[in-house]
Amino acid sequence: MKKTIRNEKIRNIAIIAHVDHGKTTLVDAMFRQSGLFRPGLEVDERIMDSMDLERERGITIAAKNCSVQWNGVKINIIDTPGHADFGGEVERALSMADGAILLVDASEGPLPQTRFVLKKTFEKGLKVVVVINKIDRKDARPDQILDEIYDLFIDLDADGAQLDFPYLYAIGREGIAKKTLAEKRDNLHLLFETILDEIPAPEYDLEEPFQMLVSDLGYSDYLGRLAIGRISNGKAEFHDSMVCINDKGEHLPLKISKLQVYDGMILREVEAAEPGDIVVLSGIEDVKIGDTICTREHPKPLKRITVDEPTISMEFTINTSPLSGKEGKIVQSGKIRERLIKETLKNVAIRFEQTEDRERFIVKGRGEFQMAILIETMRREGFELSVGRPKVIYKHLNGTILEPIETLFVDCDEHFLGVVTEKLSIRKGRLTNLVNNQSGRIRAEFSIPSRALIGYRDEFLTDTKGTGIMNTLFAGYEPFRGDFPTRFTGSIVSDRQGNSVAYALYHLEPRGRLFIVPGEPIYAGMIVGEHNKTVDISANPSKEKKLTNMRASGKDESTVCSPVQPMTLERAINFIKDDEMVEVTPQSIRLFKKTLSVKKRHLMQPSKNSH
Ligand SMILES: Nc1nc2c(ncn2[C@@H]2O[C@H](COP(=O)(O)OP(=O)(O)OP(=O)(O)O)[C@@H](O)[C@H]2O)c(=O)[nH]1
Ligand SMILES: [Mg+2]
Repeated sequence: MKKTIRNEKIRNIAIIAHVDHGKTTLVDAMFRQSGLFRPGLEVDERIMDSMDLERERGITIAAKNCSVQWNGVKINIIDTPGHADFGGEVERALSMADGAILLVDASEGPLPQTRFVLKKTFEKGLKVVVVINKIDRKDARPDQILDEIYDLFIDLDADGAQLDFPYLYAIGREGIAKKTLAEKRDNLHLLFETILDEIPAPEYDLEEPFQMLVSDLGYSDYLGRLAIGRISNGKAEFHDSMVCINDKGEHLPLKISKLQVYDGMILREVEAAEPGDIVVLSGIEDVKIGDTICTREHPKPLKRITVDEPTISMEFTINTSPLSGKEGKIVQSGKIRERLIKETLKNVAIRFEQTEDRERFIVKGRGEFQMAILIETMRREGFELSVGRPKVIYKHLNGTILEPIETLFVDCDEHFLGVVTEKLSIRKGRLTNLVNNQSGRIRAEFSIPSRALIGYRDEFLTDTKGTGIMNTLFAGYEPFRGDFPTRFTGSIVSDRQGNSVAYALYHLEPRGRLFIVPGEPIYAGMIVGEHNKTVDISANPSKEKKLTNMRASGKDESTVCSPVQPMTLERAINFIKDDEMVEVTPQSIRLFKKTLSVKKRHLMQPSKNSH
């Protein structure tokens, strides 16, 4: 017989929101006010954004656990990323939570990722506490935003109980939460109390033995693989013998060699852990996210974590450029393969496929930004590799090709609507909604193929003079809408190996936008710039001025090149066409044609944007 009770000493919450709505900053304030840091201690901002790339970019990439204590209750917190490409992290995080804090920016209101994360919490049946954050913003409109949140709940088919959601107003950065806008408060006590009152304590069955779903993996040099998850039932003790049930239904024996729980930002070793707590358990190497760890006597698997399918795929190969092996420490296909497989273990939204060619791999994920972060991480670890253009993943149903479609939300000055609409309609986008609230800015919604948006963001920012805001939400698969060019310009391609010189680059400048500066190594097939016209052109960027033309010594003023915008990884992968690749090394990002020789390229048909 089921005998369920709740562990009132614990709460498990995920903090969810659209990107930048202030999740990680709120966690800082919760740390400070729960007495985690001694008064006066200088602490970095956004302390949970501990990865180098997170700090540099000011965004959260991976969901992370921590905990605070409030009135004798331990609140396990999972800070999640708000960027759509890392949506898989939110789905994983929610598998450890009993409720969610939904942050909504008091000026921006609910945005596409707010909808995505809220939908996921509803699917899991989790209780939601709404926090209207950043009410200190000059353009804050908290009352309107509250209405918009109600509308979103209704839109997502919230039932009566869900519609009666508790809500607070907050200035996360100053650590303030209050019930009404008028009241004066200078702390987050109300938030802590609301969490304790509204988020249900974890429920478990007294009769059931130990059971835990693995929601995250870690690694320690001393302990090896770490399995992280919330204990669904039962107790775990140091040295207990358990089994891990994997996706094939196999029972792999394990003995708990260490048991740790989150204590603030750090892990603390414990002898035993209680049902409902989130633990970090070591003692098994061969464990995957979604596996169940349970007792040998009563092995019962829990439902595996399901996440949305990937929509983007990208080719990863060894670096095949003539300059390969000069800048990176790790260049072998075996090592790249190993690294990519390791990524799939930690990152539930990433898939790996080996192709027939031993040196070519397909990596699938949620978006090109997620791919760029993975590649950037690898290059910092010393890898050298080449990657192709991100492609959307098509599906076939009864002879029809289906493609991923996004809802694109555009917020821009009404003067720019014309150019934006025109660009999007060339890319098979359809305007589905338009709101003009006479403020000079409009909000438009488009239904558009995902493939149309690869590389579009830059163009959108240029077209709206940097003032437009665009957000996307995956809408589902629909019949293929037909071909359109992915880029309306060609490439300027070097026809030989050497070093670029100012004289040659100066004379190439009128042809387009250059990617390189004088003195850079070049090779035949390397793309040195974007051509103004649709076709590719060959050029010799190492061409010197003939000595006979040199009249007097001294600097030739006419060969001072214009500044070049440094090529970033994101720009590169968004720029290339199907017959082009990006060479990535710890020091350089270069673009090249898959077929390096100009003669061979001419023999081949001009490549079409295939699917
Ligand atoms: N005005 C104002 N700004 C805030 C507040 N809280 C956070 N911010 C700012 O909002 C920006 C984003 O904050 P983060 O805490 O990184 O947001 P996030 O939701 O964790 O972002 P992602 O994890 O990348 O989705 C930062 O520049 C913060 O300083 C607030 O209460 N008021
Ligand atoms: Mg964050």
